Amino acid sequence: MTGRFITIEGGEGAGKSTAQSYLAEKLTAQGISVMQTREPGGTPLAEAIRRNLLSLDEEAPVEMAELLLVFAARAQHLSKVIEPALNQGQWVLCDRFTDATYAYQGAGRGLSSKHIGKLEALVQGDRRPDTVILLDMPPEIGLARARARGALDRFEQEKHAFYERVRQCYLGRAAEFPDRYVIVDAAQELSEVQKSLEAMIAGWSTDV
Ligand code: T5A
Repeated sequence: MTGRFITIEGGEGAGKSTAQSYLAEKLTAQGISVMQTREPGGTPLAEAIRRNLLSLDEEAPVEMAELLLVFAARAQHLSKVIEPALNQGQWVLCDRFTDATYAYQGAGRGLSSKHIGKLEALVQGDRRPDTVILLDMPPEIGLARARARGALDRFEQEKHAFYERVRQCYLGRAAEFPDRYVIVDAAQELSEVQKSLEAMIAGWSTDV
């Protein structure tokens, strides 16, 4: 039996890490074996790519290099971490995945979604998330949260229109893939977000 592959998406500071920890705690309490990871990252090589991608000190990649680096990290992460965990029956909670590439490199940077789709097929084969949890809210709220938490990374230096395109792309994908996406209003108080997450997992079967 393979595990369930759950990804958590949203704009900057939407509360993805907070939601992931909460979900992991709830699922573990139900006796489910959970593995938490993130993208870009999840292996030493993929984490090194992440540091370069987010850094304000390194040479900034051109758009196409950024896209290829994201997928290079993903290829490593899938092969070394995600696929083995799913094949052992673990549930994988991943903070961002390929929907982020459509949102940031596609809608944000303006790269072709057809090219992204080709890389997705090449790197992932048929692997897609079973569930994408979209923490949706106006970008300015998330950026304010991220700012309050500390220094901003390279992606957090963009202009408002970039984040608005990212948000609209996520919402468009949620409309396109309603069976896979669950939208949570992330502008709510944390306790309300957690209630939405609990209602969501209450509806899940533990058999995948
Ligand atoms: N990227 C990624 C691409 O461009 N392409 C790709 O393919 C992929 C995979 C790094 C960047 O990489 C880019 C997109 C990103 O810019 P990241 O670190 O996952 O990815 O992205 P960030 O959005 O920067 O992650 P953050 O760690 O900043 O934010 P989170 O995880 O969404 O938010 P979290 O949980 O840390 O919460 C932020 C703060 O808000 C509080 C928390 O306590 C925390 O202080 N908070 C709330 N406060 C009030 N109400 C709530 N409901 C709250 N929920 C959380």
